[in-house]
Amino acid sequence: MTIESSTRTGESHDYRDSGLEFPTGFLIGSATAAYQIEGAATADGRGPSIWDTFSATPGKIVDGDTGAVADDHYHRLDEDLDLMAELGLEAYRFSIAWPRIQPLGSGAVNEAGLAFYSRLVDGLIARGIRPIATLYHWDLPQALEDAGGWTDRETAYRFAEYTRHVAEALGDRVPVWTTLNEPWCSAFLGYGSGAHAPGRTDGAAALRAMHHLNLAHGLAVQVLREVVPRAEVSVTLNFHVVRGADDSSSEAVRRIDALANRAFTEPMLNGGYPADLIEDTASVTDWSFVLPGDAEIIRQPLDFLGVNYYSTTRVRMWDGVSPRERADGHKAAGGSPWPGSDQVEFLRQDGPYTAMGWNIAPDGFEDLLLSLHRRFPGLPLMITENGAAFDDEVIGDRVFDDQRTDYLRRHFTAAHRAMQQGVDLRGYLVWSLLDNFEWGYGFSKRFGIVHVDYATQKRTVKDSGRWLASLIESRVIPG
Ligand code: IFM
Repeated sequence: MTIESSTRTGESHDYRDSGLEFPTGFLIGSATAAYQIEGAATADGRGPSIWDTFSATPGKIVDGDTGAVADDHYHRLDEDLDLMAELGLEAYRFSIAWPRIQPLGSGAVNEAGLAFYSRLVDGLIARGIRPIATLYHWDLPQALEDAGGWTDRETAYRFAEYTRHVAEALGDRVPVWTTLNEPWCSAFLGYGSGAHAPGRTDGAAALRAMHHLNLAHGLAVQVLREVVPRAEVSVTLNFHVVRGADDSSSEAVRRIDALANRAFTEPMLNGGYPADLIEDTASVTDWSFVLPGDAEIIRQPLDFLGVNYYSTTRVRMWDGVSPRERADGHKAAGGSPWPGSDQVEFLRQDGPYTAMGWNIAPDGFEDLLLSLHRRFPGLPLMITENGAAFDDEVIGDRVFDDQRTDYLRRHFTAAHRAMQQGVDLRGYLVWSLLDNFEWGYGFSKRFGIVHVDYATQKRTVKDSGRWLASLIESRVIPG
């Protein structure tokens, strides 16, 4: 599924349009994830997750930060719901922390954990905000990791059981569900590079984990169809828009596209792993973890595909200097997130950049949406995450973040252009509602449209948040 560039042949565009109108029914809102905002790590019977363990391990997170308190959202739910209403959000995507529901990852349900999400869902509905629930945004119960984590097939079946508990409790009020958030990160950063929890650095384990995450997705969709037959069901993938550094880079593009994108879209939407992916990784694994019948379980009809997009990636084949010696954040943790394709080199791209060092490329966003539309015709899309980290300027009660507003304007413009070309895009959720715990970067990177002062937990709507509120109110990209 290589993502072709130059969507409108030969045309160059700066994506800084204003005045473009989004149709009624196109959902505009924001997104967060449990571990990044909730805090309250031991409250009301929550069990430990792999991120509690990982962030408590010295050297894993910038400044030794952890999500133990984060935005203290667990205790500030009403205030945060009011904030969402103040911004006029039409939809809010949140994730459910598995260790709050089943502290040990299996067995009895912790009613207090369910009650928190029940209150959240009721609070959203009372404010006219559509709840979109993600079942797994990386916080695997530590007890399951101790038993093998995502490298153990059983974890997929535990996930299906957890899904049933949550769907039975919230399914009467949650109309939209996402099974997994960015399984590429869970598998290849969690078990390959080691940059994410649980921090393992084993390419074969990463591929096993990938398959069991795909299996978990399929099993969870089956449960959701049974328990909440009227709900919309999806998965959220972080697509890599892979560009070749030069004309001879097609092999590098193909390899990374296979590992990053097609490793998930092909089994989930087309019923099997790509032959080239299996070949590329043959020296790492024999793929014996794929059992007869798995392909049928994983391929489930979806109501839409959740798309997370931030920037593009530029690659070429290794030119003689070990890629491990080059600047590439993904390799810093010691392992590689690209099993079987370590000879692919990742190159720094042309700016401008966000505070993450990620290039700003709204054209890549438009290209991605068009490519997905062509590749999976008839499958609606939803932007389940898009946004940017910047070093915001706080002056008194005002947070100046023109760069984030500019980023959002360009990406909303790109989405609008894709829609004009026939892409069935159903909504756009900005990452993130609140500044929060940015995984390995701790609190050093701020993605929020609402600023959080971590010392006082004071929330201040940033200029970008006001810009988004104005877009939601008028349906038109503000000037
Ligand atoms: O913060 C993350 C989020 O949890 C998953 N998608 C990317 C975001 C920015 O890195």
